[in-house]
Amino acid sequence: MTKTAHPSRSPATHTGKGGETHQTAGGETPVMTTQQGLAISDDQNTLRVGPGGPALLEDFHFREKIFHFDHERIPERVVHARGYGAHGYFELTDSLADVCRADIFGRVGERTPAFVRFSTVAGNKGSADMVRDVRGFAVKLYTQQGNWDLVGNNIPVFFIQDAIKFPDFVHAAKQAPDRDFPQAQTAHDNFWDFVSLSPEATHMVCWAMSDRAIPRSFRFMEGFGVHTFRLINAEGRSTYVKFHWKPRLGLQSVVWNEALKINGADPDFHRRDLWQAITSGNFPEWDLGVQLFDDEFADGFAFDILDPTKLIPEELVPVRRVGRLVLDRMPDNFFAETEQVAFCTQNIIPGIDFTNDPLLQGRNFSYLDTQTERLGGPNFTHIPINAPKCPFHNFQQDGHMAMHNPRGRANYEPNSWSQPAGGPRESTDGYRSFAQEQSGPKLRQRSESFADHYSQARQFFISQTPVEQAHMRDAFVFELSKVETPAIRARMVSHLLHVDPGLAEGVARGLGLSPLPQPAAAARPVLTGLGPSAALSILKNGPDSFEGRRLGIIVTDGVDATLLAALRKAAEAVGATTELIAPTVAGLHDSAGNELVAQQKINGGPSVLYDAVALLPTVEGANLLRHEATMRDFIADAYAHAKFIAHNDAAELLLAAAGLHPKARDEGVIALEKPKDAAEFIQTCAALRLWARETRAQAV
Ligand code: HDD
Repeated sequence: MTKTAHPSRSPATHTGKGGETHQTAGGETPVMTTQQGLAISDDQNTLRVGPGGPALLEDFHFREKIFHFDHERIPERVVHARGYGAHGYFELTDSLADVCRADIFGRVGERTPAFVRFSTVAGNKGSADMVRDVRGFAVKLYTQQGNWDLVGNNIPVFFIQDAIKFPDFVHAAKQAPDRDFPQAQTAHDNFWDFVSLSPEATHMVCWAMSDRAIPRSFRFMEGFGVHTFRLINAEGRSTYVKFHWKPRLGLQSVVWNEALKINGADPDFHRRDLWQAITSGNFPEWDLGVQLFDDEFADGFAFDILDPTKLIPEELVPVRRVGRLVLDRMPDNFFAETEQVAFCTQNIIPGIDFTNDPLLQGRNFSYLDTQTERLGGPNFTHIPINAPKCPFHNFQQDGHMAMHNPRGRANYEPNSWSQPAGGPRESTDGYRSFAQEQSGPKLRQRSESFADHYSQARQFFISQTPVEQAHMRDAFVFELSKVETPAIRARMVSHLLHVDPGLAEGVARGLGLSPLPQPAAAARPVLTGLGPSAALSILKNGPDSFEGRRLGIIVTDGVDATLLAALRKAAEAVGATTELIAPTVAGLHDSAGNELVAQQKINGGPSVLYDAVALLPTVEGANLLRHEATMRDFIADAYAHAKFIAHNDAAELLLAAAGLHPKARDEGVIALEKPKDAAEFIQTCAALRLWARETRAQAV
């Protein structure tokens, strides 16, 4: 764009750089212009013939504004439509140079810019965050050798073994085509019909029915590259690798009843959580872990390492932590970055290579293809969020919205004009595929080595704590109760009989299904010798502090200033945050006369939004609040969801109103008698939940 002088405008609005028109320079307010740079005198009224006359076609400003608005939407992703991203960096802490020649793994301490997008899979772009679903964990690393995308999930296995089944799987999981519901959930006939007809899905279905599918925060979930990839070192030697992201703050999920309520109270729960953490300087962090193994291990392993419905237990191949991923900046603009970012499994760098996993090979086609459709043409790599941050050069040209085009005469190679700079690199730093020997007949045939569909599902189940196993059983019962066709429910239970008879019987009981169906035909006997793996449980991998968690404090006008200050101080000391919930958000003071601002009015801040709660009303406040239904729900839910509850004397009225008379309470309901009790309470909260309460309730 040409720079034009205009006395009434700030120079910053004339730079011609995309995305800067909303900015001001030196505090000046920029003048609004059309897309052509013409200053606008009136943006509120169309051009008409007299005040009551018809609008004029001549009104180019009106037409340009409406035209652009009409074209604001692009197609949403066919899966993973709802997502939220953030910028950050990867820092290497342990060199992998012995096994990998990738630059990013060579120099300890070096930082590589990263962009991460978390997502749900089934729901549309506007669906709620806390649905039961797999979460996408897609990482773009802008390395000095090109972009490397690790497009993973928060679950280490997948539903299907061959990419050709992906459209069927996704069709079955999303809304039924005739009625266009249900939205963002798998609790319907089509999904359970498909997975119960696809025994290979059983392992992943068990993960999806576990609490992994309702994470408390993106910050508290693991990520997995899922497939086996290859690392290639400087000598060309290949080592197999599985990638893991381990959250520094430990794993945590919510309970299902809580999830249902969070979706109503705050459909943006996960987005808001990430936004609040990053904008307040509490940058989430994950360790990058690698499981490295060779052909000898692969040959001796009970499953095929190319089968994406299987994982490698960490007890067999330990996870080596080699770096950290830190997210420290939110995008300036959601659309420009989070919506337009294009991840692609085929974006790899020298030192990393694919394997013959048939799911991975199919993905390598799908991502580029879908992005051409979604982002409107082949030049989406020119969008800043997708462009590499290292130098790049080729002779690809033209097409819609081409921003980078070859300069000069040479737009082909070899040529006599731009050599030696313009051709491919034959030296060692160019990308070369691992030269694996291949031979065999062309067939459409699933490998025999992919035929065991139940052994690892069983191993996953027995690795869970009793609380987690009960959650899985309840999730199966919930979902299958929404299935209208009895034969589908029974078919699913016929698979669960191979996973664990107790699980199958519990689910059948919950469904009122009797007698039990026959076990499904199994191609291979279940390997009952696979022992539990602690790494597969969330509760065995929780945090040992309340750091990063949120305490909700009920206050009323005149709240005890010393106790409130002690509670907030104790929470902050361990890196937790607090929110005040009150009858009104403003107009409050503590007992010392300090003005307080509450973050939530009582009916907008239910306890499901918090990891633990404290009740600090005054006697007058408690008398008022005990008549409030949302106050009673606040306490009853916190108790039912096994949360720790602290309270002062005046809160006795509220606890009683919620049915929690002294005899009905347990050790998780804690009286704060003096300010020093606050620190002890926060320490107790490190356990996150009093699971014994849930177990007792289940016994009843
Ligand atoms: Fe996929 C998006 C993860 C199998 C086809 N996938 C997508 C995203 C994630 C994953 C995290 C969102 C990326 C973003 O935030 O923009 N997908 C996975 C994992 C898989 C998997 C971990 C199995 C291990 N996917 C898979 C298969 C196919 C696809 C087998 C097709 C054959 N996935 C797509 C897609 C999407 C996508 C249609 C939709 C939007 C996009 O790619 O850019 O191409």
